[in-house]
Amino acid sequence: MKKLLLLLFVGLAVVSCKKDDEASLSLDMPTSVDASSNFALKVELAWGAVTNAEGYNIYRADESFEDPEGLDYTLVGTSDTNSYDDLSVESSSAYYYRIEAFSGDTTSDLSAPVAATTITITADEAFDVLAEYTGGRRYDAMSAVEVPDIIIDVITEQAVEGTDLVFLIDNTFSMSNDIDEVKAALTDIISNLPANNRLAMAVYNDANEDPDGWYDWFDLTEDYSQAQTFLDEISVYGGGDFPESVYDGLYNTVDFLSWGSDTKRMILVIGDAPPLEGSLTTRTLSEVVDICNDMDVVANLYPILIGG
Ligand SMILES: [Ca+2]
Ligand SMILES: [Ca+2]
Repeated sequence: MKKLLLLLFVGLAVVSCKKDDEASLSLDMPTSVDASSNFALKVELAWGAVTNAEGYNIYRADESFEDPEGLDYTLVGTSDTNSYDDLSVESSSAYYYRIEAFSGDTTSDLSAPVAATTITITADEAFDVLAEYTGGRRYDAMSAVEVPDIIIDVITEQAVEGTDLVFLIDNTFSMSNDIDEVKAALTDIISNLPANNRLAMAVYNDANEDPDGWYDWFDLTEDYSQAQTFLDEISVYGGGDFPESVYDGLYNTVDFLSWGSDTKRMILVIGDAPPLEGSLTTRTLSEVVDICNDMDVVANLYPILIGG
């Protein structure tokens, strides 16, 4: 009987210890959540750090409603720190966010819903964000006349020996006043590019206007004459509405090419229009950023915006 009581006590002690551990792991609900409303293609979130949190889950409701507590929230990302940039939003939209702290299997209550909105998309912001989140840099050309100098700057500043270099060009009709300058610049650059690099080229149009022919490319090669042949055959056409298939064109370019450089992988995007979004694009901004960053060596984007 004494033994049984002792076992019972030990058992109780274990149970109460376990309870204490669980209690000590309780996490406060995140507070002071701040959500941006001044970008088109992202929402920047920040909140007060929660003691003992290992990380945070970011939940979003894709609608605006008078009772945000009653909306359906889905997980859009996690963060190790008390901030997060959500790139999986669309321009001109309204959202609600709630943040949850976690540590192991323990989670906090969801923070109170916080509203965020996005503004109208511009090529300006899109080219900026594409460069920023892929470790590249964005360049501006007031007109196509400036493009040759800019391309030489990009290559001089960024390329190293053994670079994989890709020119990705918008070939929609709005580029018609710029394409001759761009082609002349690239012809010049191709003929002066040092050996021991690999070069590829691709064009994108509007996949909704021309589902079969909107994208064309050839693979990375040390034989620069292939780039020249491809370049000579580029002609501008179509495009329909102002935005073009920037995301789909970029995604294909990262996905299709036989990247091999261990030192530098560069895509120079030359365009004048913002990306298509929503149902008009297959790939999203966050998918483009993810595939660039998932490459064995990151594929850096260097967007050159003409007439921005
Ligand atoms: Ca266009
Ligand atoms: Ca278009």
